[in-house]
Amino acid sequence: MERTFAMIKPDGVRRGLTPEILARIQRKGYRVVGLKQMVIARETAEAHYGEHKERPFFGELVDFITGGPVVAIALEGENAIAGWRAMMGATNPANAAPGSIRADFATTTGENVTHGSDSTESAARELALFFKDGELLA
Ligand code: 3AN
Repeated sequence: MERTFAMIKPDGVRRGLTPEILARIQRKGYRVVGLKQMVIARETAEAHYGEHKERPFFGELVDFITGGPVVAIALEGENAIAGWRAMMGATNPANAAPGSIRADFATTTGENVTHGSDSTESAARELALFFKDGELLA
């Protein structure tokens, strides 16, 4: 069993995609072990996207991700890290596999509806950043 951090970004929440995305997660068979709607503090966003600090789009990315409520989700399941990324599709929606969330619901790399941890290390770091002890189901 593996745990991963998934997020519905502000564009997805604003567009009312939360139920659709949670339904896809349920149909897939992942267990939701943590779930909350929240506005991300700037320092949390900067820590979350720390690996992109030197990229030209960093400021824009932090403004976007803190610009409205997100839904933070902790998922559990076999191969959940890679599996959730497959459900999301490629970062650039133009390259996302047909039927993936980004292929179905997004047109731009900057606003691509969802996030998912890309490794075991990122998953542990991001789950700890977004959920306190006791907020996740055992
Ligand atoms: P992913 O979200 O698929 O893991 P990353 O980690 O490469 O992709 O990028 C994190 C986020 O940064 C993306 N979801 C996207 O919102 C933003 N981003 C990445 N590359 C670009 C880019 N070239 N221009 C604008 N935003 C970008």
